[in-house]
Amino acid sequence: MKTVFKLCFVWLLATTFTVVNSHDPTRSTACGYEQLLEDLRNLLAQTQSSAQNCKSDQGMGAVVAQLVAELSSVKDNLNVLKISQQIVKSELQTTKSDLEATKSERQTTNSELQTMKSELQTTNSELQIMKSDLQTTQSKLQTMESEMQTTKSKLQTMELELQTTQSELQATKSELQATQSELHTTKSELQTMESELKTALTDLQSTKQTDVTPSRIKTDLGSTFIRWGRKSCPTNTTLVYAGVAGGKYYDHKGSGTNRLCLTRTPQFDNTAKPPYYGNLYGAEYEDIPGHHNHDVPCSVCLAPQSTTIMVPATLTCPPGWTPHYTGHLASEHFSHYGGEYVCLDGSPEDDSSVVQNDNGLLFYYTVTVCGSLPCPPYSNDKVVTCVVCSK
Ligand SMILES: [Ca+2]
Repeated sequence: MKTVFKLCFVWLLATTFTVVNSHDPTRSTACGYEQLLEDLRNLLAQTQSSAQNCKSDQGMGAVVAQLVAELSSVKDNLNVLKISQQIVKSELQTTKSDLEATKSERQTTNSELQTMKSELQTTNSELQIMKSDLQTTQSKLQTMESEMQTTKSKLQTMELELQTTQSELQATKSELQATQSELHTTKSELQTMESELKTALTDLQSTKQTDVTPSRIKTDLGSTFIRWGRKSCPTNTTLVYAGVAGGKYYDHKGSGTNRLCLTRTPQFDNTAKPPYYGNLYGAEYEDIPGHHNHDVPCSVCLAPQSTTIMVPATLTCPPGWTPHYTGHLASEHFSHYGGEYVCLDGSPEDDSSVVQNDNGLLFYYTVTVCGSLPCPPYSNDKVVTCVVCSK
């Protein structure tokens, strides 16, 4: 019987310690502890019941009493644990409350962070705008600087021009003064000349009645004419020079229109050819029978008579005039550009035997056309004649 009681006691202790040790107050709930107490009470009741069953055994009373005392001690320990659990629970509440407070603070901080973020974005946006404005302003400044440079350059140019103009004005003023001075001199000279002329006129008037007679007028200077188409001069005239005919190109509008008797010994100076100029060509007979495309000679002749004329459309000089040569009135082709009418000798010579169609100034016969030309005495389609006379 004693052995059975001992076994019961050992089981009770083992169970009690197992229950107590398996409990962690920091992890349990309020419900867990109450359940434990309940379990212990039940266990105590069972133990007391088991003790009653074992009462008949002598000496067991003291053992049971000791066991109950130990159980009571365990109960006290459990109460201490319960208090600890309450403290822990309270601390947990505090911690929970702190956590909530922290959460709330975190939310507040979050909200403030959001606000700050929003403000930062606004500031960023404003910074962007300011940056853009700054760039625009910088660009404008550069443009203004460039314009200032241009204006400065223009001002310098204008200043230079002004200086030049000032200088030119000074020069012009100086020239004007010089011209004024020359005018004064000229005026003075003119006055002197006028005075001298008056004196000369007075002298002439005083000698007119006695000294001037027709026999004193010099008439031996003679006059000149050109003999076109010949290398020599007519009888009773003097050759001034023999030359070759020349002038403008027949199909050119410009250059000179008169015909020239050119020297055969030309001389030139060093004048450079300018950009614009007229031309001088040689001359050819054109459709003159027996002389077509030959070059035309000419001679400048001095007649003893004081004046010389060419009379077209006749072979006879006016009464009292001396004839030098007769021939045909030469001109340019009617469809060409203008040329001069001259008297081509009736028996023309070729300048040389060389025939080369170079054209240039051309000598055509001239043919009558009735209409404004009076017919009679003129007739249509006649080669016009001519005569050169002096008196
Ligand atoms: Ca020709």
